[in-house]
Amino acid sequence: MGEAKIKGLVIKKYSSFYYVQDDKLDIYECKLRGKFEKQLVLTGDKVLITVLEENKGIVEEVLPRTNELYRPRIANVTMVLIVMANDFPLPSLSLLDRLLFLAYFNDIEPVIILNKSDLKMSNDAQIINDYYPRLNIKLVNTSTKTKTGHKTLEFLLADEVAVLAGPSGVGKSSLLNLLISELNIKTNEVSDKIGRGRHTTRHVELFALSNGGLIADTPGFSTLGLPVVDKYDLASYFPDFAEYSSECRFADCLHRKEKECAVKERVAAGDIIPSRYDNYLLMLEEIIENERY
Ligand SMILES: Nc1nc2c(ncn2[C@@H]2O[C@H](COP(=O)(O)OP(=O)(O)O)[C@@H](O)[C@H]2O)c(=O)[nH]1
Ligand SMILES: [Mg+2]
Ligand SMILES: [Zn+2]
Repeated sequence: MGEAKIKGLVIKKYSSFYYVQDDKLDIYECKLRGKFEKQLVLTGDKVLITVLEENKGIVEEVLPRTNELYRPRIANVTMVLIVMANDFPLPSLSLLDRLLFLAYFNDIEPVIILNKSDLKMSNDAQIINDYYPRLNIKLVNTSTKTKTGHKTLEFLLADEVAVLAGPSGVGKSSLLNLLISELNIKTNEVSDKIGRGRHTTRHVELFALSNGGLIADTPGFSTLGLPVVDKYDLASYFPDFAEYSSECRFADCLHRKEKECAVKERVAAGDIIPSRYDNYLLMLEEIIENERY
């Protein structure tokens, strides 16, 4: 007679243990069935486990992944929180556009967070605040100082597997601390039991919010090399360009030096902000350069 298998998600790896959370937010401390190579099971993996006794189990099977990030090493990410500050440091529009591209390329929903809303918006923060929501990108203004906006953020995280991204100093760690101070008690108990901070090999850990959302404890996309992408496809990951590119005169328009380019016309008309276009051109050059090798 086979034991019942249940489905869960790996929220943490620690030495040869895998902590698997089921949909009731119960956590099982699991070993792998012998046939698995350790490194083939990632944080974020959806797995089937056999429950042995209370809160212990064996990982039997890894279910297919929707995606896989390398830094941090994590599977099945559904959301990336791109954090910029109103000021101190000034937001980076080029990093923002790059992270947005990477999110769309990996089929991950981007959410922009403008943190430090207690400070006056810099010009570039104002541009972000005004322009990107027009592309149907969710944007949340937060302050970890005055504790505002994090409830909205938490709401958006329901049932998502999220990573934070963005430059240093914008408040990613502060936001994480604010979000997980409302952590589900069970996760805290498991964390205490296995002695967080004592281990030498550092694995990414997903923190569970009470609404089923999970958030990684280390920033994502820390390597910013562009993936292999066809130069003709780049604009399709810029929703504001994709909208107009069918109106370009040439079907294979790269929106660079071509005549009668609808994208360039939209830039000239002010419908697409110049920084977006400049950042597109920089990424295009990089892709063309990469194609040579
Ligand atoms: N004024 C203000 N400062 C903040 C806010 N959030 C974080 N900080 C400060 O910004 C600095 C960097 O924060 P940290 O969370 O370490 O940023 P990280 O490098 O992105 O993880 C720290 O000095 C924080 O106290 C905020 O909402 N408002
Ligand atoms: Mg940090
Ligand atoms: Zn064009």
